[in-house]
Parts: sequence; structure tokens; C-alpha cells
Amino acid sequence: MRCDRLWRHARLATFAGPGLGVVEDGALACLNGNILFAGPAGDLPVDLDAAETIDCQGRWITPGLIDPHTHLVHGGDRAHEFELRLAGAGYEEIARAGGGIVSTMAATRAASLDSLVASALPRLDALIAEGVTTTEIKSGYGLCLEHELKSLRAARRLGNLREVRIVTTFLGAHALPPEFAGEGDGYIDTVCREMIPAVAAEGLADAVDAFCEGIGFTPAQTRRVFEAARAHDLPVKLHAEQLSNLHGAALAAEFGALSADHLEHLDEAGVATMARAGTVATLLPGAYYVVRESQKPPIEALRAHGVPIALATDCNPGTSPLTSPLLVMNMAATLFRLTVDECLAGVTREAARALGLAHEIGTLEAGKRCDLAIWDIERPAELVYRLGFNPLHARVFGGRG
Ligand code: DI6
Ligand code: FE
Repeated sequence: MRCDRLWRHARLATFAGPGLGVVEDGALACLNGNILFAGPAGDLPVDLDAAETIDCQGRWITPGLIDPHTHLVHGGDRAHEFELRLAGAGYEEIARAGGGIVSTMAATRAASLDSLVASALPRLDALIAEGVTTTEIKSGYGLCLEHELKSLRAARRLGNLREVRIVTTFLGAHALPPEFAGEGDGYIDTVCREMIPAVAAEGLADAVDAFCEGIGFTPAQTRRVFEAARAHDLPVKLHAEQLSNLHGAALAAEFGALSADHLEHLDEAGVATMARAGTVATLLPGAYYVVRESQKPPIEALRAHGVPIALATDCNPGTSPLTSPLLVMNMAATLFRLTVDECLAGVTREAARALGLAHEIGTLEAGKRCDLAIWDIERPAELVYRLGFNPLHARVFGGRG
């Protein structure tokens, strides 16, 4: 039997099964971009012959990291708003001065597709530099058909410019654009009747998301968005229970959502509905940190009910200008008390599940894509415990790299 590449003398964290799935003297073989074998070197098929063999010298191999929730494509930044907040300005004051989400909408609408791609590339490269091989990217700063389509096209194009898999999400129901002020239902009509059909017709989105919140959209409006998504065979996910408990997670679960995200204000009943539906809890500790939230997501209840926990950067210009999955893991451990194993599973196996891609990526198992991160570390905990240090040795995408 012949394979394209064989990595030897590696320590593997396979994530096959519930824990890290550690293999001390491990080997991993790749054929045609997929994993042919991952396991103890002693179990390698005796007749296996490799076109190329790589000696890992004891380095650790994990699955390529996955960031399952980002708003990577947007115009402008909000650094000035950050300064205003440090000087004591409140959210409303900033919004009245033309800041907040609407300022990002204006900058996104003003940007050409090319410049949206150009401004997102350094953010994407920052993820890639830490071993990310798949990232989700949402629209949601265009807030009208033309600019939502442009944002999704920019996201798709990013996937052609780099060796990375991009999964796109339509988030038209992110905020109310000023031209619909006071007409939330009218805007949702446009989202459901105009935008979702157009996005679906062009195959521009892999899923549909909404922001169910007092400052976003009501559960009734969110339900309409989900019904429109379902009519176009698009899976859903939800920004839920970030600032208050509107029972968005239960609504998401009712629609079989891939994930419910944020969840600081989620209650136990909501956790139970997520568990029954198999909806992943995607936690976003960067946003928790930046807005200086004090209400933590219900970690104990999520564990008790067996809800899978994923972690993401939520990279966005307002509440999480963060492009480091390594720092996300540290924040999840330090702020939410997740274990090292939970953090690492959160950016690999469970992040894949949150994207509906558990059958393809997220673990080191025969048949999965050969997306790998190879680390200069002595033990996996180093990936979670250090701050601002990147021990990535190599990154492999579809067997290449
Ligand atoms: N929740 C958030 O934290 C971000 N969007 C969302 O739905 C905020 C986005 C922004 O302020 O630009
Ligand atoms: Fe978000």
C-alpha cells in the first residue's frame, strides 16, 4: 500500500472518542488529501510505503484548528470607539455619535468587494498562523441585499486566496439598518422574502444566523428567519442569550440548529432543549472579555446535560476584535474554567460539529481530511496556558503544506 505522506515520531491528539485521544509514539499517513491512518506507529500497515516521510521529532499533531464563529469580513474598524469607551462613553452615546454596528455597516457598504477581501486577509492570515484550517465567516454588516451578497462573495473569495476552508453564514438579521428604523418586521420581510432566496439561489451561504436580543431581533422575528432558511434547506444557528434570556437557544433547538452561540444568560431549561436537539454550545470568551460581562455561560449545566461545547473568536470590530484561537482557549479556561481537554476539543472536534462538518474534519481519524496543526510543545496544556505565544511548527491543509 502506498501513501503520499507519512508523519512519524509524532505525538497525536486525535480527538477520536471523548478525550484528547493521545497516542505517544504516533504515525499519520495521508493519501489524496485524506487521512489514511492515524494511530500508534506499531499499528502501521506493514506494507505501507510513503512517497515522502516526515520525522516529527516528538512534536505534537492535532487536527487543524477550526474557528466556527467569525465576522471576519467587514469595512473599517472601531478603534476610536474603543478609545471613547475607555474615556467613559456609553454604548448609546457612541451610537448617537455615529459609532457602533451602524458605523461598520456604513464602512462595509462603502467598501468594494476587492477592498473587503483585502482588509479581511490579514485577519484570516492571523488565524492561519495559529493553525486554523477551517473558519466560518458571517455576513451581517451589509444589511441590504447588495451588500450582504457582496460580503458573502468576499468570504467565498478568501477561500480561493488561501489554503483554508471557508464556511459562510448569512446573518442579514444582525442589526436593523437605519432605513428601517422602527420597522423591524418590515426589515425581516426583506430578509425572508428577498435576501434568503437570493443568497440560496447563488449558493452563497452554508447556513443562516440571526441576533436574537433586545438590541437585535425578537424571537418571533427570529422564527420567521428560521422558517425562510428551512424553506431553502439551509441549516440555522443563532446568537442567543448574549445580553438577556429571550429563550433563543430553545427556539434554535426547535429548528435543529447546528449551534447556539454566546449563551451567557442561558438557563437550564434552554440547556436541556439544546441537549435533546444535539445543538452545539459555541462559547465566545473574547466578546465576554471585551464587553466586561460578568454573567458566565452555564458551564456546569452544559456538562451535566452533555451539550457539546465549541469555542470561537467571534472576530468582529465591536465586541471581539480577536484573531487568536490560542487566546480564545486561554480565556475559556481562565474566565469560564473549561478544562484543557474541553478547550482543545472546542477548537477541533466540537467546532467541526458546530459547522455540521464532524464527518469530514475535527479529528485525526482515517477518512477525515488531512488538515493538521503540528506544534513545538511538550504537552497539550501549553496550547491553553500560554498567552501571546504561538508554538505552531507547521500547518497542513488537505495533506499539503
Ligand atoms: N453580537 C456581538 O457581540 C456582535 N454581534 C452580535 O450579534 C457585535 C457586533 C458589533 O458590535 O459590530
Ligand atoms: Fe457574533
